[in-house]
Amino acid sequence: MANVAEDLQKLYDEIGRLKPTEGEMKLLPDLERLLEVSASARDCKSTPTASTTSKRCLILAFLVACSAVLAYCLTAFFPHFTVASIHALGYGEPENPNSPCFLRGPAKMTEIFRSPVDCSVCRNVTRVDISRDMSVEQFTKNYAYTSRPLVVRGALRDWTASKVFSFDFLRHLYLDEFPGSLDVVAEHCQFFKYKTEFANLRDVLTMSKERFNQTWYVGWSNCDVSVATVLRDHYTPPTFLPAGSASSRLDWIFMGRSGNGANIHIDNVGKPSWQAQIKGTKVWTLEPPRECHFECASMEVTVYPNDIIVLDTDTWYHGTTILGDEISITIGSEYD
Ligand SMILES: O=C(O)CCC(=O)C(=O)O
Ligand SMILES: [Fe+2]
Repeated sequence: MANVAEDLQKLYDEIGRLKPTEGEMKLLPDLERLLEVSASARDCKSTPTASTTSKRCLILAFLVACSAVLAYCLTAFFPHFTVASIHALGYGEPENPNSPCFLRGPAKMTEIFRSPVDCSVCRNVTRVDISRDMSVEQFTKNYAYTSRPLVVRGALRDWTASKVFSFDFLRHLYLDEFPGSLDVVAEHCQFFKYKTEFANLRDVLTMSKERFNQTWYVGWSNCDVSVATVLRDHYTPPTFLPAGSASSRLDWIFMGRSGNGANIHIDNVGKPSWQAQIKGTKVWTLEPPRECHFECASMEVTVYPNDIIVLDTDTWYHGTTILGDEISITIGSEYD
Protein backbone atom coordinates (compact mmCIF):
# COMPACT_ATOMS: atom_id res chain seq x y z
CA MET A 1 0.00 0.00 0.00
CA ALA A 2 3.04 2.24 0.30
CA ASN A 3 2.73 2.56 -3.49
CA VAL A 4 -0.54 4.42 -3.37
CA ALA A 5 1.19 7.85 -3.17
CA GLU A 6 3.53 6.88 -6.07
CA ASP A 7 0.60 5.56 -8.10
CA LEU A 8 -1.27 8.78 -7.48
CA GLN A 9 1.78 10.80 -8.50
CA LYS A 10 2.06 8.76 -11.74
CA LEU A 11 -1.58 9.43 -12.44
CA TYR A 12 -1.10 13.15 -11.98
CA ASP A 13 2.00 13.10 -14.22
CA GLU A 14 -0.11 11.52 -16.92
CA ILE A 15 -2.92 14.03 -16.62
CA GLY A 16 -0.45 16.92 -16.38
CA ARG A 17 -0.69 17.93 -12.70
CA LEU A 18 2.57 18.03 -10.69
CA LYS A 19 1.47 16.48 -7.42
CA PRO A 20 -1.57 15.79 -5.26
CA THR A 21 -2.95 18.72 -3.34
CA GLU A 22 -2.54 18.89 0.44
CA GLY A 23 -6.17 17.97 0.93
CA GLU A 24 -5.78 14.92 -1.31
CA MET A 25 -2.65 13.88 0.64
CA LYS A 26 -4.67 13.98 3.89
CA LEU A 27 -7.15 11.55 2.38
CA LEU A 28 -4.40 9.08 1.45
CA PRO A 29 -4.54 6.96 4.68
CA ASP A 30 -8.30 6.52 4.20
CA LEU A 31 -7.78 5.61 0.58
CA GLU A 32 -5.10 3.10 1.54
CA ARG A 33 -7.38 1.49 4.15
CA LEU A 34 -10.16 1.28 1.60
CA LEU A 35 -7.92 -0.36 -0.96
CA GLU A 36 -6.59 -2.77 1.65
CA VAL A 37 -10.10 -3.85 2.60
CA SER A 38 -11.24 -4.36 -0.96
CA ALA A 39 -8.05 -6.29 -1.83
CA SER A 40 -8.54 -8.53 1.22
CA ALA A 41 -12.17 -9.08 0.37
CA ARG A 42 -11.10 -10.12 -3.09
CA ASP A 43 -8.72 -12.67 -1.56
CA CYS A 44 -11.41 -13.88 0.89
CA LYS A 45 -9.37 -12.61 3.83
CA SER A 46 -11.53 -9.71 4.92
CA THR A 47 -12.80 -11.20 8.22
CA PRO A 48 -10.65 -14.25 8.82
CA THR A 49 -12.91 -15.81 11.49
CA ALA A 50 -16.18 -15.48 9.59
CA SER A 51 -14.58 -16.71 6.42
CA THR A 52 -13.00 -19.72 8.12
CA THR A 53 -16.32 -20.55 9.77
CA SER A 54 -18.23 -20.36 6.51
CA LYS A 55 -15.59 -22.51 4.82
CA ARG A 56 -15.93 -25.06 7.64
CA CYS A 57 -19.71 -24.97 7.26
CA LEU A 58 -19.41 -25.56 3.55
CA ILE A 59 -17.07 -28.50 4.10
CA LEU A 60 -19.41 -29.92 6.76
CA ALA A 61 -22.48 -29.52 4.52
CA PHE A 62 -20.55 -31.20 1.72
CA LEU A 63 -19.57 -34.12 3.95
CA VAL A 64 -23.15 -34.54 5.23
CA ALA A 65 -24.47 -34.50 1.66
CA CYS A 66 -21.80 -37.03 0.63
CA SER A 67 -22.70 -39.32 3.56
CA ALA A 68 -26.40 -39.19 2.69
CA VAL A 69 -25.67 -40.00 -0.97
CA LEU A 70 -23.26 -42.76 0.06
CA ALA A 71 -25.77 -44.30 2.49
CA TYR A 72 -28.48 -44.17 -0.20
CA CYS A 73 -26.18 -45.79 -2.79
CA LEU A 74 -25.08 -48.46 -0.34
CA THR A 75 -28.68 -49.50 0.31
CA ALA A 76 -29.31 -49.56 -3.43
CA PHE A 77 -26.30 -51.71 -4.32
CA PHE A 78 -26.00 -53.71 -1.09
CA PRO A 79 -29.54 -54.39 0.09
CA HIS A 80 -28.34 -55.61 3.46
CA PHE A 81 -26.78 -52.32 4.38
CA THR A 82 -28.55 -49.99 6.81
CA VAL A 83 -27.32 -47.63 9.49
CA ALA A 84 -28.77 -50.25 11.84
CA SER A 85 -26.20 -52.71 10.42
CA ILE A 86 -23.44 -50.31 11.42
CA HIS A 87 -24.95 -49.97 14.89
CA ALA A 88 -25.17 -53.73 15.18
CA LEU A 89 -21.59 -54.24 13.99
CA GLY A 90 -20.30 -51.50 16.23
CA TYR A 91 -22.19 -52.17 19.41
CA GLY A 92 -23.15 -55.82 19.24
CA GLU A 93 -26.57 -55.65 20.86
CA PRO A 94 -28.83 -52.78 19.86
CA GLU A 95 -29.55 -49.89 22.17
CA ASN A 96 -33.22 -49.17 21.88
CA PRO A 97 -35.39 -51.02 19.41
CA ASN A 98 -38.46 -48.92 20.27
CA SER A 99 -38.28 -45.89 18.08
CA PRO A 100 -40.38 -42.98 19.34
CA CYS A 101 -41.44 -42.18 15.78
CA PHE A 102 -44.90 -43.33 14.80
CA LEU A 103 -44.83 -42.04 11.27
CA ARG A 104 -44.61 -44.09 8.13
CA GLY A 105 -41.95 -41.80 6.71
CA PRO A 106 -40.26 -41.91 3.30
CA ALA A 107 -39.54 -45.61 2.98
CA LYS A 108 -35.87 -45.36 2.09
CA MET A 109 -35.09 -42.93 4.93
CA THR A 110 -37.09 -45.01 7.44
CA GLU A 111 -35.06 -47.99 6.35
CA ILE A 112 -31.67 -46.32 6.47
CA PHE A 113 -32.07 -44.59 9.83
CA ARG A 114 -34.18 -47.07 11.82
CA SER A 115 -32.91 -48.36 15.16
CA PRO A 116 -31.28 -51.80 15.08
CA VAL A 117 -33.26 -54.83 16.21
CA ASP A 118 -32.29 -57.37 18.85
CA CYS A 119 -31.86 -60.53 16.71
CA SER A 120 -33.16 -62.78 19.47
CA VAL A 121 -36.67 -61.83 18.26
CA CYS A 122 -36.14 -63.79 15.04
CA ARG A 123 -33.31 -66.22 15.82
CA ASN A 124 -35.56 -69.24 16.40
CA VAL A 125 -38.34 -68.34 14.00
CA THR A 126 -38.10 -70.49 10.88
CA ARG A 127 -41.74 -70.42 9.76
CA VAL A 128 -44.90 -68.45 10.37
CA ASP A 129 -47.02 -70.19 13.01
CA ILE A 130 -50.51 -71.06 11.83
CA SER A 131 -53.39 -71.50 14.25
CA ARG A 132 -57.09 -72.26 13.85
CA ASP A 133 -58.12 -71.35 17.32
CA MET A 134 -56.26 -68.67 19.21
CA SER A 135 -57.15 -67.72 22.76
CA VAL A 136 -56.41 -64.33 24.34
CA GLU A 137 -54.07 -65.99 26.87
CA GLN A 138 -52.14 -67.92 24.24
CA PHE A 139 -51.85 -64.87 22.01
CA THR A 140 -50.82 -62.56 24.85
CA LYS A 141 -48.15 -64.99 26.07
CA ASN A 142 -46.63 -66.07 22.76
CA TYR A 143 -47.35 -63.51 20.08
CA ALA A 144 -48.81 -60.15 21.08
CA TYR A 145 -45.52 -58.39 21.84
CA THR A 146 -42.87 -60.93 20.80
CA SER A 147 -42.54 -60.02 17.10
CA ARG A 148 -43.29 -63.69 16.28
CA PRO A 149 -45.51 -63.66 13.16
CA LEU A 150 -48.80 -65.54 13.27
CA VAL A 151 -51.64 -66.45 10.94
CA VAL A 152 -55.01 -67.33 12.45
CA ARG A 153 -57.12 -69.19 9.90
CA GLY A 154 -60.86 -68.53 9.71
CA ALA A 155 -60.66 -65.76 12.29
CA LEU A 156 -63.27 -63.53 10.68
CA ARG A 157 -65.97 -66.07 10.07
CA ASP A 158 -68.58 -63.89 11.79
CA TRP A 159 -67.69 -60.67 10.03
CA THR A 160 -70.20 -59.34 7.51
CA ALA A 161 -67.23 -57.61 5.83
CA SER A 162 -66.45 -60.84 3.94
CA LYS A 163 -69.81 -60.66 2.18
CA VAL A 164 -70.16 -56.88 1.89
CA PHE A 165 -66.73 -55.44 1.06
CA SER A 166 -65.91 -55.21 -2.64
CA PHE A 167 -64.44 -52.68 -5.06
CA ASP A 168 -67.97 -51.48 -5.90
CA PHE A 169 -68.96 -51.24 -2.24
CA LEU A 170 -65.94 -49.02 -1.49
CA ARG A 171 -66.48 -46.95 -4.63
CA HIS A 172 -70.11 -46.33 -3.73
CA LEU A 173 -69.23 -45.57 -0.08
CA TYR A 174 -66.56 -43.00 -0.88
CA LEU A 175 -67.94 -41.47 -4.06
CA ASP A 176 -71.72 -41.52 -3.56
CA GLU A 177 -72.52 -41.86 0.13
CA PHE A 178 -69.82 -39.58 1.50
CA PRO A 179 -68.57 -37.48 -1.42
CA GLY A 180 -66.43 -35.23 0.82
CA SER A 181 -64.57 -38.22 2.24
CA LEU A 182 -62.18 -38.50 -0.69
CA ASP A 183 -60.93 -34.99 0.02
CA VAL A 184 -60.48 -35.87 3.70
CA VAL A 185 -58.55 -38.98 2.72
CA ALA A 186 -56.45 -37.06 0.17
CA GLU A 187 -55.57 -34.35 2.70
CA HIS A 188 -55.11 -36.27 5.94
CA CYS A 189 -54.44 -39.93 5.11
CA GLN A 190 -51.61 -41.81 3.53
CA PHE A 191 -51.88 -43.35 0.10
CA PHE A 192 -49.50 -45.94 -1.31
CA LYS A 193 -49.63 -46.14 -5.08
CA TYR A 194 -46.97 -48.86 -5.28
CA LYS A 195 -46.28 -49.57 -8.97
CA THR A 196 -49.39 -47.81 -10.30
CA GLU A 197 -49.87 -44.38 -11.83
CA PHE A 198 -52.70 -43.47 -9.42
CA ALA A 199 -52.09 -40.25 -7.49
CA ASN A 200 -54.83 -40.76 -4.92
CA LEU A 201 -57.80 -42.87 -3.91
CA ARG A 202 -60.16 -40.93 -6.19
CA ASP A 203 -58.05 -42.01 -9.19
CA VAL A 204 -58.32 -45.63 -8.04
CA LEU A 205 -62.07 -45.62 -7.47
CA THR A 206 -62.79 -43.88 -10.78
CA MET A 207 -60.49 -45.98 -12.99
CA SER A 208 -61.88 -47.34 -16.26
CA LYS A 209 -63.11 -50.92 -16.68
CA GLU A 210 -60.11 -51.72 -18.90
CA ARG A 211 -57.69 -50.43 -16.27
CA PHE A 212 -59.54 -52.31 -13.55
CA ASN A 213 -58.94 -55.58 -15.39
CA GLN A 214 -55.18 -54.97 -15.58
CA THR A 215 -52.66 -55.34 -12.77
CA TRP A 216 -52.80 -52.81 -9.94
CA TYR A 217 -52.36 -52.67 -6.19
CA VAL A 218 -52.77 -49.78 -3.74
CA GLY A 219 -53.11 -49.14 -0.01
CA TRP A 220 -54.45 -46.27 2.08
CA SER A 221 -55.28 -45.29 5.62
CA ASN A 222 -58.84 -44.11 6.10
CA CYS A 223 -59.11 -40.87 8.07
CA ASP A 224 -62.74 -40.13 7.32
CA VAL A 225 -64.92 -40.74 10.37
CA SER A 226 -68.16 -41.32 8.43
CA VAL A 227 -66.55 -43.96 6.21
CA ALA A 228 -64.80 -45.56 9.20
CA THR A 229 -68.12 -45.85 11.05
CA VAL A 230 -69.71 -47.72 8.15
CA LEU A 231 -66.65 -49.98 7.70
CA ARG A 232 -66.62 -50.86 11.40
CA ASP A 233 -70.24 -52.01 11.25
CA HIS A 234 -68.84 -54.95 9.28
CA TYR A 235 -65.88 -55.99 11.42
CA THR A 236 -64.55 -55.93 14.96
CA PRO A 237 -60.91 -56.10 16.09
CA PRO A 238 -59.69 -59.71 16.43
CA THR A 239 -61.11 -61.45 19.49
CA PHE A 240 -57.69 -62.81 20.53
CA LEU A 241 -56.07 -59.38 21.12
CA PRO A 242 -54.87 -58.95 24.74
CA ALA A 243 -57.51 -57.70 27.16
CA GLY A 244 -57.25 -53.92 27.44
CA SER A 245 -55.22 -53.49 24.26
CA ALA A 246 -56.62 -50.90 21.95
CA SER A 247 -56.67 -51.10 18.19
CA SER A 248 -55.68 -47.88 16.47
CA ARG A 249 -58.63 -45.78 15.30
CA LEU A 250 -57.06 -45.78 11.85
CA ASP A 251 -58.03 -48.47 9.33
CA TRP A 252 -55.57 -49.50 6.67
CA ILE A 253 -57.03 -50.92 3.48
CA PHE A 254 -54.98 -52.70 0.81
CA MET A 255 -56.63 -53.68 -2.45
CA GLY A 256 -55.52 -54.96 -5.84
CA ARG A 257 -55.35 -57.63 -8.43
CA SER A 258 -53.30 -60.70 -9.15
CA GLY A 259 -49.60 -60.35 -9.92
CA ASN A 260 -49.05 -57.21 -7.91
CA GLY A 261 -48.54 -56.34 -4.25
CA ALA A 262 -46.46 -54.29 -1.86
CA ASN A 263 -42.71 -54.05 -2.47
CA ILE A 264 -40.55 -55.48 0.25
CA HIS A 265 -40.10 -52.81 2.94
CA ILE A 266 -39.95 -52.18 6.68
CA ASP A 267 -42.13 -49.76 8.65
CA ASN A 268 -41.64 -47.45 11.58
CA VAL A 269 -45.04 -47.38 13.24
CA GLY A 270 -44.05 -48.30 16.79
CA LYS A 271 -46.74 -50.98 17.20
CA PRO A 272 -47.53 -54.46 15.88
CA SER A 273 -50.47 -54.80 13.56
CA TRP A 274 -53.10 -57.25 12.40
CA GLN A 275 -54.47 -57.52 8.91
CA ALA A 276 -57.62 -59.41 7.90
CA GLN A 277 -57.81 -61.01 4.46
CA ILE A 278 -61.39 -60.22 3.50
CA LYS A 279 -61.24 -61.27 -0.15
CA GLY A 280 -58.65 -62.92 -2.36
CA THR A 281 -55.40 -64.74 -1.64
CA LYS A 282 -52.12 -63.11 -0.77
CA VAL A 283 -48.58 -64.38 -0.24
CA TRP A 284 -46.54 -62.58 2.41
CA THR A 285 -42.75 -62.68 2.12
CA LEU A 286 -41.02 -61.96 5.41
CA GLU A 287 -37.32 -61.23 5.73
CA PRO A 288 -35.39 -60.60 8.94
CA PRO A 289 -33.98 -57.16 9.61
CA ARG A 290 -30.73 -56.69 7.65
CA GLU A 291 -28.55 -56.69 10.78
CA CYS A 292 -29.91 -60.20 11.58
CA HIS A 293 -29.44 -61.50 8.06
CA PHE A 294 -26.91 -64.17 9.05
CA GLU A 295 -28.82 -65.34 12.13
CA CYS A 296 -32.46 -65.40 11.04
CA ALA A 297 -34.48 -66.91 8.19
CA SER A 298 -36.75 -65.52 5.49
CA MET A 299 -40.23 -67.01 5.25
CA GLU A 300 -43.35 -67.05 3.13
CA VAL A 301 -46.93 -67.58 4.18
CA THR A 302 -50.16 -67.54 2.18
CA VAL A 303 -53.32 -66.00 3.62
CA TYR A 304 -56.80 -66.88 2.36
CA PRO A 305 -60.19 -65.20 2.82
CA ASN A 306 -61.14 -65.08 6.54
CA ASP A 307 -57.52 -65.35 7.77
CA ILE A 308 -55.83 -62.77 9.98
CA ILE A 309 -52.08 -62.21 9.93
CA VAL A 310 -50.39 -60.57 12.91
CA LEU A 311 -47.05 -58.98 12.13
CA ASP A 312 -44.55 -56.62 13.70
CA THR A 313 -43.92 -54.63 10.55
CA ASP A 314 -41.17 -52.60 12.26
CA THR A 315 -39.13 -55.78 12.78
CA TRP A 316 -39.81 -57.87 9.69
CA TYR A 317 -39.21 -56.71 6.16
CA HIS A 318 -42.42 -57.60 4.36
CA GLY A 319 -43.74 -57.68 0.82
CA THR A 320 -46.89 -59.16 -0.70
CA THR A 321 -48.07 -60.74 -3.95
CA ILE A 322 -51.69 -61.35 -4.90
CA LEU A 323 -52.56 -64.79 -6.27
CA GLY A 324 -55.55 -65.98 -8.28
CA ASP A 325 -58.27 -64.13 -10.15
CA GLU A 326 -60.18 -62.66 -7.26
CA ILE A 327 -59.45 -59.08 -6.22
CA SER A 328 -57.66 -58.95 -2.87
CA ILE A 329 -59.13 -56.70 -0.16
CA THR A 330 -57.75 -56.46 3.35
CA ILE A 331 -58.41 -54.29 6.34
CA GLY A 332 -56.06 -53.90 9.25
CA SER A 333 -54.96 -51.80 12.14
CA GLU A 334 -52.22 -51.43 14.73
CA TYR A 335 -52.73 -52.45 18.36
CA ASP A 336 -50.97 -51.72 21.61
O1 LIG B 1 -50.86 -55.78 2.66
C1 LIG B 1 -49.90 -55.39 2.01
O2 LIG B 1 -49.78 -55.62 0.83
C2 LIG B 1 -48.82 -54.61 2.70
C3 LIG B 1 -49.19 -54.21 4.08
C4 LIG B 1 -48.14 -53.49 4.80
O3 LIG B 1 -47.12 -53.13 4.27
C5 LIG B 1 -48.35 -53.21 6.22
O4 LIG B 1 -49.40 -53.53 6.76
O5 LIG B 1 -47.43 -52.66 6.83
FE1 LIG C 1 -45.72 -52.30 5.69
